[in-house]
Amino acid sequence: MNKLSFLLLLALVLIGQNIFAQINIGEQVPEEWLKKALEQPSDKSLIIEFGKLFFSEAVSTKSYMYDEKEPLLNLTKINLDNDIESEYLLFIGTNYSETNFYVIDDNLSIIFGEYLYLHNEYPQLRIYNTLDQHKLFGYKFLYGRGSGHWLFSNKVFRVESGKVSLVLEFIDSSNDSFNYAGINGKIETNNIREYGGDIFVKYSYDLYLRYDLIQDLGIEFEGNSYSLFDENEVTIIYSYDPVTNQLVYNDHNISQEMMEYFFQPSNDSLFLKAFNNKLDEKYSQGSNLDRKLIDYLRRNKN
Ligand SMILES: [Ca+2]
Repeated sequence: MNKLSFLLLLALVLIGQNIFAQINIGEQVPEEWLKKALEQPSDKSLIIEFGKLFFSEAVSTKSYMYDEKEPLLNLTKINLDNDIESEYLLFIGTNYSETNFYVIDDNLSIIFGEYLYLHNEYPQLRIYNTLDQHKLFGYKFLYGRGSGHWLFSNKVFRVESGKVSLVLEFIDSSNDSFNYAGINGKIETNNIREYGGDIFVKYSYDLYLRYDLIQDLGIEFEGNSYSLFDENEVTIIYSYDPVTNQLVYNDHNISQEMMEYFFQPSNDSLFLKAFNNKLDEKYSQGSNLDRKLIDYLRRNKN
C-alpha cells in the first residue's frame, strides 16, 4: 500500500469512527443539573459532574486538571423553535478556549454537540433573529492556525422538530501570508446584522502578491505587497430557503467559487478559477504590472 492510499484509508477509518462528529447525542441531561448550572455557573464541581455524566475530551473529571485553568460553563435557556418550551445552549470545558457546545432539546436530551478549540478566545454564542420566535444561532469556529495563516468561520444553526441543522457557514477571518509563489489572502467579515429574518454580512478581502516574489520575477517594485483585488464593502444578504433548509444568497459580487476560495486562501488554482472573470477584466483595464502578474499566475498556477 502506498502512502497516499494509507492516508486515505486512515481518513476513512477516522470518519467511520465519527471522532470528528457529534458527541453525546441522545443522552439525557438531568433537570437538577440544568437548574443548578443556570443558578451557579461558576461552580467548578458542576463542570466535573457533567464530565462524569458525558464523556468528552474538553471536560475533565479530575479536579487537579482544573488547576491554573479557567473553566467555563455558559448555559443559556432560550426557545429556539415554534413550540412553547425552551431549549438550552451550553458551552462547557475545563478551560475556556477548549469547550464543547451542546444543544439540549426541551425534553432535556442532547440533540447536537461539537468540540470547539479557539486557541485563546472565549466561545461566543450569537443569536441572530432575536425578534422572531424561530431563531438562528451559532458561534465562531476555528479550523486551524499557525504562523502566517488562520481560518475562523461562523457557523449558523437552526432547530426544527428536535433536529439541529447547519444552515450557513461563512468566513469570520481567513488569512495566508506565507504563500511566497502565489496569491496571499486576507478575508474578513464584519458588521453582521439581521433584519426581517435575513442576515447581512459585510465582506472585505485583500488578495495580494508578496514583494519578494515580484522582485524575483525581475520586476522593479517597492513596497510590501501588491494587491490584485482589494475590496472593503461587499455586503451579502443571506435569506432562509425552506426547501433546502439553508441560508442562501443571490449576489454577483461574490460568486460561490469565490466563497469556496475564501475557505482556502492559499489555493492558487482555485483562485484562478474563482476570479477568472475579474482577472480578465483586470487584464484589460489594469496596469502593466497587473498584466505581468496575471500572466505569471496563469502560466504557473493553473
Ligand atoms: Ca422550543
